[in-house]
Amino acid sequence: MFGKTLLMLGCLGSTLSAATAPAPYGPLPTTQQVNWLRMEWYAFVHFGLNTYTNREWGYGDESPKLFKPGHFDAETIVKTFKGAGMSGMIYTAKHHDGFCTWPTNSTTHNITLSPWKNGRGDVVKEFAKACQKNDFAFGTYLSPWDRNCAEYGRPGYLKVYYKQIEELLTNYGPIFEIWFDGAMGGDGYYGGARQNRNIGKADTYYNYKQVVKNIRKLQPDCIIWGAAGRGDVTWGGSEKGFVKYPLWNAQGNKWLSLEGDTPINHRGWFWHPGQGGHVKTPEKLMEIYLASVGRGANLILNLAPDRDGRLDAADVASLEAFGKMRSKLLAVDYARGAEVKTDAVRGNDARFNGGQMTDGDIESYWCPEDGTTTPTAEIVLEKPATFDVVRLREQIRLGQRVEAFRVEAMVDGSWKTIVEPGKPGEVETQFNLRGGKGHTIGNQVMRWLSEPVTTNRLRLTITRAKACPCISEFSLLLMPGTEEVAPAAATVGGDVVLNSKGWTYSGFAADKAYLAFDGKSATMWSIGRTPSHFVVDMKKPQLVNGFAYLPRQDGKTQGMTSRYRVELSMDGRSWKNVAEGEFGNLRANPVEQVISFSPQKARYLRFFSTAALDGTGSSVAEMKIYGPAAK
Ligand code: FUL
Repeated sequence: MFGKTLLMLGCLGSTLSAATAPAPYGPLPTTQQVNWLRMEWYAFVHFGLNTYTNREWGYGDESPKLFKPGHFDAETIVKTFKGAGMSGMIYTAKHHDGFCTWPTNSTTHNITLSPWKNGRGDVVKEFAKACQKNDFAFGTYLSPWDRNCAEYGRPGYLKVYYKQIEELLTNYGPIFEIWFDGAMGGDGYYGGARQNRNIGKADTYYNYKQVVKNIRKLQPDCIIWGAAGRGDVTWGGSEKGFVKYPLWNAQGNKWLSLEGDTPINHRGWFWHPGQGGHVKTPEKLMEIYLASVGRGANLILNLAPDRDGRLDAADVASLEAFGKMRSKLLAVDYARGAEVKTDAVRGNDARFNGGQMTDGDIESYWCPEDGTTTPTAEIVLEKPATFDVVRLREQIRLGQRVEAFRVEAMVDGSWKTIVEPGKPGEVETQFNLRGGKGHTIGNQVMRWLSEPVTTNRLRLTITRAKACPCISEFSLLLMPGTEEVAPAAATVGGDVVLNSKGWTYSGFAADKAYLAFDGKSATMWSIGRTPSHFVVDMKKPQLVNGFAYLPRQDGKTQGMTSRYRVELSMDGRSWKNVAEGEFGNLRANPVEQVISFSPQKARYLRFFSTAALDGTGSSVAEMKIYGPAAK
């Protein structure tokens, strides 16, 4: 496939009679970036000490002894991913808590202190080997923020961190992608100092310029995520999985690809007790896929092993059902082999004619003369077909060019617009399930029509482009029906949500506390002070064993409660502290977090908001209080 490209791109001026390929436009992707974009989607695996502490962010003081996944089998996990059609996986070799899941020489806070395999285990190696054996790409996530290391925030940490990068890129075979997360919350254990450490500008502190250089030397094919924009790929901008559309890969004079990231489970990136009822449905996953891959990015979808080391059955069921939907969607391209007539062909050369869009070859492309930016193509199918997804691709090795396009279908004797061209300034954020407009194309764009269309004639018009468009594929696909998925458990680990009817509230902004129990995520208890608290009177003593906190959902982070303490009482006078800690990763992923404690009888619960994000304040959009299910 690359041989052919070289021939096409490299034949400039070689034959007088044949047209020459257009000159590249704007920043170009590297070969590695092109190959990476063809991977489309792969797994994220968050698995470490947080798995055992029910946290999204560990503080750094967790004992390595907690890590003992009795039934961890990397190959079973890899085969599950591969079976669903994924192309690789990225493992959190070290998360913010600093625990290294491989026997590193850089810090003692590592897996050799865990009872798993008597301290001789190596999770990175097991995943890497299973991937190699199954011809599956393997990558790692290595958190720059390290809440365990005493030297974090000082120059001393860099030696530790660089060593970790070197070990991962030297001892585990090819790494297809390495993730440098941008999170750096400030406070942590830091070797016992329990301080707030500010590193200033991440790019300067970590010296990403040097990091990138080191990586290119060790593994030139490794895709670098993040690194303050010095890498090859950047964050899609949400942890819901979508990226914004239109999507431009040109960032200044550099090509930067995008990756949408999201966990399959609403509970978060790590496994949490009782998460079974919270898996995203296959339809939701399709929506995510269309809003990431379908907008020209890649998708990294997280599945978290549990404390035993196994993937959650409900997560797997949903993944597999979505995997089947995706394979069916892509299985038949109704435009394949269609005849294409165009109003412009570069130099009248067959190598650049419209047929190149329907030949199934991702490298060949249709292209008009330089200066022609709004050409039209008519696509005639051999026989009428029914489809509801239109997919287009540009030959991105020559740069990204198209700004807007229209697709029409001949229905009942007249042309009907089925994809309207996008207007400048319009942006799709969040998800748009169906009926989206035609803006950028790039690596690929998939538009799910508002309804299926049956026809044998279509018309594609590029309505705006920065240079003569080079369209490599025009495809027509049909969205399959939803597969049956095993129903997920409805309770949280056998717990029940206590009925809040009749409860009363006191404390700060007590008149607004009921808004945290009204079942509406748009309303909230909030007050402009930290710390702050409210008291729930449940009217009768009952067994309580946990609570759920949903942070404010209005898109703002000011005064979003990020640390908590919960106390229980029988009489409203003497209190017992039952839980205390941090709600991690709220800024990027403000989802519900569930905290459990051992069951105890109480009539009153006091919730303290002890720290908040971005200024003074306290807030709770929704809270649930749990008790053990009656036997
Ligand atoms: C974020 C982290 O803070 C989360 O914990 C998670 O690892 C996610 C993929 O990236 O920035």
